[in-house]
Amino acid sequence: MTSSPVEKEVNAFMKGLVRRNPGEEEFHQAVREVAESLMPFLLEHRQYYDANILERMTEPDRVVIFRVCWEDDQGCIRTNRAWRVQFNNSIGPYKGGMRFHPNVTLSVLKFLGFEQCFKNSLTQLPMGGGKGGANFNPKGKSDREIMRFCQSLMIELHRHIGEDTDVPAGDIGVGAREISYMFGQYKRLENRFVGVLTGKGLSFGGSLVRTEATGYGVVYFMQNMLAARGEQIAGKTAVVSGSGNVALYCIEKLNHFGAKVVSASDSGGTVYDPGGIDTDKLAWLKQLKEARRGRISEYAEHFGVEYREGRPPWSIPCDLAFPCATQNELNGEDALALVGNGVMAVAEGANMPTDRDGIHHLTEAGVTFAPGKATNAGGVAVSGLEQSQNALRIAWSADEVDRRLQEIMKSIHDQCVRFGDDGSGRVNYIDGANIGGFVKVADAMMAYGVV
Ligand code: NDP
Ligand code: 2IT
Repeated sequence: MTSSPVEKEVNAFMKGLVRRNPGEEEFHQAVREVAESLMPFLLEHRQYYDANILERMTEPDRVVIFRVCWEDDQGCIRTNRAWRVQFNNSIGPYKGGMRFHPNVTLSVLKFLGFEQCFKNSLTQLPMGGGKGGANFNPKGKSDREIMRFCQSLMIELHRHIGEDTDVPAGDIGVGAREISYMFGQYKRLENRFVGVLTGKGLSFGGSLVRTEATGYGVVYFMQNMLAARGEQIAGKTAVVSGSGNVALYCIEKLNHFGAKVVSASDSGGTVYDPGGIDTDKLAWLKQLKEARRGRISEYAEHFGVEYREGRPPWSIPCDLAFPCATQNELNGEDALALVGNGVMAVAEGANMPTDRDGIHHLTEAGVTFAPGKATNAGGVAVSGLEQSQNALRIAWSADEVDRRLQEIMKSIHDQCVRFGDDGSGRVNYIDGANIGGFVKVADAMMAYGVV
């Protein structure tokens, strides 16, 4: 098969990237998706191509790798590895979450940090891209063990971050509890009370609506996508994966908008509730997941609904699908099942949850598909608003923050339409998000000269 000039350029670019970053599969996957979107644009706008901007953007500014030793409740000394990938600060201080999960590797954090640069740019707020985390498994650990781990991690991390340098937040395995322990330790070490982390508690500088922001934002984005097709969320059946921070508030906002959500999941399996996870059931589910840190199988037992052990929710019939758990959780087979059941639109709550085959099958079938760097940007957007409130030493009302969140999600949608309209009347949200996110960062780098 002969390849087009664009494909040749992408393949040559990817060959170099893979050679420079051997074995980093998630990072290769994230960069390839961006390179495929950008290459036609770069070839048309030669100033970026000639300046090798994409190659420069795929090399992180720096990566900090460090040991975290801590003592468990039995008195055993445990060792984990932690990272902070400071990817690109061209348009603002590094900004992005910390992930605690046993499958965290440098490749995973580089893919997340790379995507974060585009996502943060799309919010139009002054935030660069970064990501961090540790190969630490919070499951089954006591609160005191989590505290000791977070404090030990911050003993090293504090010298690399700051409110104008790098501002971490939460991600998988890092929520309000972990942010509180890390913020408390930073404050002790630096003797400064500043907005160095976001997702803080409301009594010490947190923003209203940050907890809800990612999940709500995904639904606001879906609302915009459907409106562009003359459709609406009310009356639709939705399938959601995950049952963590993003999934729970995605379900909540879908309920507000009159959809019926028939699934939730965790790494153990999926619950299928054909009657819908209504407000009362969601309150129970939040208690299970946020307070008791229990398993989703308990929902099935409690409400007498089906539990599909070890399986994702994608074979459940739905109009709208929201993958909100983790990367590569929706593959080609899953996409075909969704298409077979007549899915209309997919919005990613997680980062890169749909693999390459999955995206191919969904888009081939004409399903409206939007990538996480656009759809889940509401979380980091409200983190940006938390930084603004901290800097101003004020606190906005929930209505004010929610209004700004809705405006930002609409503006991200507008950028996707502007850069992703392929002339056929359909919007390619992947191209739109990648090109829209790229331009601002690239223009800043060009202005700085050879950097
Ligand atoms: P949480 O830790 O709150 O929840 C994660 C959920 O995903 C849990 O239900 C978890 O199940 C499930 N999950 C995690 N890893 C796996 C796995 N390997 N296989 C199957 N299920 C898994 O994380 P968040 O809700 O914060 O994050 C979810 C996704 O959203 C991530 O991709 C994250 O990067 C992305 N995101 C988060 C933002 C935020 O503000 N928090 C912002 C933007 C994106 P279990 O408990 O069994 O592990
Ligand atoms: O992936 C993400 O955008 C996040 N985990 C949120 C980052 C942030 O700084 O709020």
